[in-house]
Amino acid sequence: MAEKTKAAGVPKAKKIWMDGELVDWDKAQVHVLVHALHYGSSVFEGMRCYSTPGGPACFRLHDHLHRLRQSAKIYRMDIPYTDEELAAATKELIRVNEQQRCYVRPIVFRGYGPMGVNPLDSPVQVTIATWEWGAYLGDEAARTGIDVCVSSWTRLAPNTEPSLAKAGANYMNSQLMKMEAVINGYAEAIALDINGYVAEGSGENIFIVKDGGIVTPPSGASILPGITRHSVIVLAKELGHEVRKQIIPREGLYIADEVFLTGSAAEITPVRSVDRIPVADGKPGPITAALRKAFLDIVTGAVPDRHGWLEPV
Ligand code: PPE
Repeated sequence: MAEKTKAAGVPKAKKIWMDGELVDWDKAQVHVLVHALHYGSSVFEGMRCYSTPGGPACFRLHDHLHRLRQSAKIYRMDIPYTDEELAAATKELIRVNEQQRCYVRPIVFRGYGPMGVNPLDSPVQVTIATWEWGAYLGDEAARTGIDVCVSSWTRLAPNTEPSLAKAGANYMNSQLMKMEAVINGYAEAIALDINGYVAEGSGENIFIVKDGGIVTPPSGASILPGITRHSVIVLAKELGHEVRKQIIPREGLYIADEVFLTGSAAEITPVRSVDRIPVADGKPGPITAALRKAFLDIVTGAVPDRHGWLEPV
């Protein structure tokens, strides 16, 4: 059954960086026979550029570009630009688009070449786009928390699609999760891994707080090792919390004191219920709130960037 939604398209900016050139937004096009369109052969990144008192700044730009290169390496794709070139391109694009804050989407994909599964003879193309992207899980999400379900879909099994690569194809699994969740009235789905332990959301990592300790699934639990996840671990330790990367059984979500999701798009989003079971009293908890504040203070430049996470545009 096809579900109709009437969400608006991506808000246009002036230019998109495409294989070394800044092209007009509407002219940033590819052929319908590009390899990636047929076989999912793409790897990508998503990061945010924040407005700070010192002007726009990209959050952990080099860490995202590093992960992009690692994703490409897993799929034997040679990115024909250095990280320095891609960083410079990103910053130039944001300046040209005159954006104070935006979401940044670099993508590396197999372009127009021979048809057929073997990707090795298709050219590797790179584009970077920026656009304004507000609250990922709804405007109310940060204040009230969101309702999530445990997905009936299992996250990528380790010997099927590698979860350490942020590959476009992985998001077919994410789409199954997300569609099921939304159609059933939830804001997001949490998938279990092949062993039945908590993995991640369709586009976020997950944390639980239990008896004062903070736990998040380890990288072996079919997760994308998120850059926001790493940032939250650093900030939580600074706030004096113990953080463990440890397997979480499904019911651990039901009896947690707090649950929250992290991601470049989602930032830090509290979860108020899982499978309609309220998390504690169903209100965002104090540790989630403190971490969210610590995170937002850094990205918006309200406090000094003591970790060197902000890259001025
Ligand atoms: N897991 C998945 C599956 C995932 O897609 C993301 C980011 C994360 C974890 C968190 O990673 P990080 O952003 O490095 O903290 N999801 C990106 C894409 C979302 C989308 O809808 O597109 C993002 O947040 O940019």
